[in-house]
Parts: sequence; C-alpha cells; structure tokens
Amino acid sequence: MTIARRQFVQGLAATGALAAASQPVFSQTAPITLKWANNIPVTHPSNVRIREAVENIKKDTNGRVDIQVFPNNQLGGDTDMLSQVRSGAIDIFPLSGLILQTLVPLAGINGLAFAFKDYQTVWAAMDGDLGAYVRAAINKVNLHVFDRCLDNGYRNITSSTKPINTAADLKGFKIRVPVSPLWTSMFKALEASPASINFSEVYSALQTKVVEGQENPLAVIDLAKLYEVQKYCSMTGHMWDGQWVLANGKRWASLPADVQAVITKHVTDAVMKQRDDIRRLNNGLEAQLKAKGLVFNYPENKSFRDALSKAGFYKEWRGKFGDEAMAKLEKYSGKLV
Ligand code: X2X
Repeated sequence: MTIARRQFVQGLAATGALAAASQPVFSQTAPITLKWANNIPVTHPSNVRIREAVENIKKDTNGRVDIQVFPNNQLGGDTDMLSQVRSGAIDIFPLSGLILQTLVPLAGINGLAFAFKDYQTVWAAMDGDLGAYVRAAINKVNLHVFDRCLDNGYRNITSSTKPINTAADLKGFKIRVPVSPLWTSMFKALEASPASINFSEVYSALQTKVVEGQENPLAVIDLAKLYEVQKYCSMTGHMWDGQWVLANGKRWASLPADVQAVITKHVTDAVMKQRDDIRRLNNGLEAQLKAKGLVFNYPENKSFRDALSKAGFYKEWRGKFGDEAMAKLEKYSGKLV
C-alpha cells in the first residue's frame, strides 16, 4: 500500500467508511483459485452449504477468490484426498476425524463407541476443550483446521441379510468400515468381520455383496441411496462422527489475512447451517426411508457396550489416546470402561 493510500484508508477508518474502502483492495490483487473436495453426493447439506459459502466468499472478495468444489469423490476416495490435501493438490478437504486418525492418532477420539449421549454434549465437547486439543494435534502435521467441524451424525448399521438386534448378531457379520484404526478395532472387538473401504466404493461393495452391511447416519444412507442395496436399518447410534474442515497448511498460510478472514467467516457460517440441516434430516428421514423399503429396528445399547468392555476395547484405546486426552473426553462422556 502506498503512503498516500494508507493515509486515505486511515482517513476512511476515522470516518467509519473502512468497509467500503476495503473492497478495492481485494479487486486490485491477483485472483486466488482454491480446490475444495469431498466424498459426499452433491445433494448432501455439506455440499449445499459449501456452494453458498463459495458464492459469499466470491462476493465479499470482489471476485478475487474462486473456490472450485469437487463433490462425490470426483478427485478420489478419502485416503487419496487426504494425501492430496497434504501435498497441495487439493486446498480444502473435510474429513472424518476417525479417518484422519491414520495421520493424527488423537483425531479419532470422538468416535469411541457410545461416548456422547446427545448433541448438546457433542457440541460442548467438539466446540470446547476436547475439539481444541484435537485441533492442536492436527496443526502439528501442517494442516490448517477450521474451528468448527461439520456434523455427519450418529451412525447406524444397515444390512442386506438381517437386522442387528444385539452384539451377538454382529458375530461374523461382514461390515464395511471407513479406513480407520478405531473403526476396525471396534467391529473386531464386536467379533464382526470389518473390511476397510473408502466411501467411494461403498455402494458397489454392498451391491456386489462383498460386504453384508455398513454403518452411517441416516442422511448419508438416504442421499447416497444405500437403501437401494440394503434391507435393514438397525438404529444402534453407536458413535457420533463429524468432519474437520482441513486445508493445506502452506497454502493457507500463503493467503492474505483479509482473504483468510472472509473464508473463515463463510466456512463457519456454512458449518453452522449444515449442522441444523443434518439434525433436521436425521430426525425426519426415518419415515421416508421406511417408505423406500428399509426395515427399521431399535436395539438397546447395553449388549454392544458390554461386549466392547469385555473385549478390552475401551482399555486398549485409553492406552493409545493417553490419560490426558481421555480426561478431556470423559468430562463429557463420563467414564468409558
Ligand atoms: O465414509 C463414510 O462412511 C462417511 C461418508 O460417513 C464418512 O465420511 C466418514
């Protein structure tokens, strides 16, 4: 900024007109193009809200920032997209903390089975000290992470072969799980037969019966049309899952502070709206999914929790996450044994 211009801007600030003056600053500088990619269909609120954010970011930077969105695994499955956001081939990428666990072990902690009894507890923990602790670990691997994470939801088990009523029904059950140590460990502890498969391959894995079932929130089961290749939906609600919005650390740090501020504002707005959308969908979708032919059942937690405890699942992960991290989680979950 030249001295004359700086004085001009200071003058405007003094008269309260800085907002108007900040607009030309954006338009005078080189355009910035960013790639945003994710694993979810275009109709999912994560994509609907991000498209809105992209428009608002463009508007508020006078067209300087253009974010291109690649939904539905167009740029690869989650494992692949994680490598790409690290290398800088993708700039922004929302990912489940449990899948990020392959890189940041602590990021899976919110997925410990039956940790959060309700959404109030989820957001208190994730927007509070537990989330801050996880984000600090994410920053260490040179990824920028936005403060607020997207909601994916409480996960329920679907199947083409039988409803899951108790833990005993999972014995030998061939179930797809995302590529994540905690997910695999949990279903092994329940004596199921978990297969790690990226979401990009889930529909076809279910269709060709490579696996009998999978687990996901109702919004995903509906919008990815998994009901077409599944018959039963067992409302286990066995874990809450959300997605951290990650950005390539170097790329993020290279953006001017005013651009970072505009992106952060609109991404945060989009996340908060997405959370509302998901809550509404996950509450209202059951009737629609029944109409599409899914048969629902409502298992009690107890047999699953008991089986996990007996198999040493909680003990194993307490050892891996460490006492400090577990203390932060257990402030919200109560003792997990
Ligand atoms: O891969 C999944 O199952 C999904 C869509 O729920 C995630 O993003 C973790």
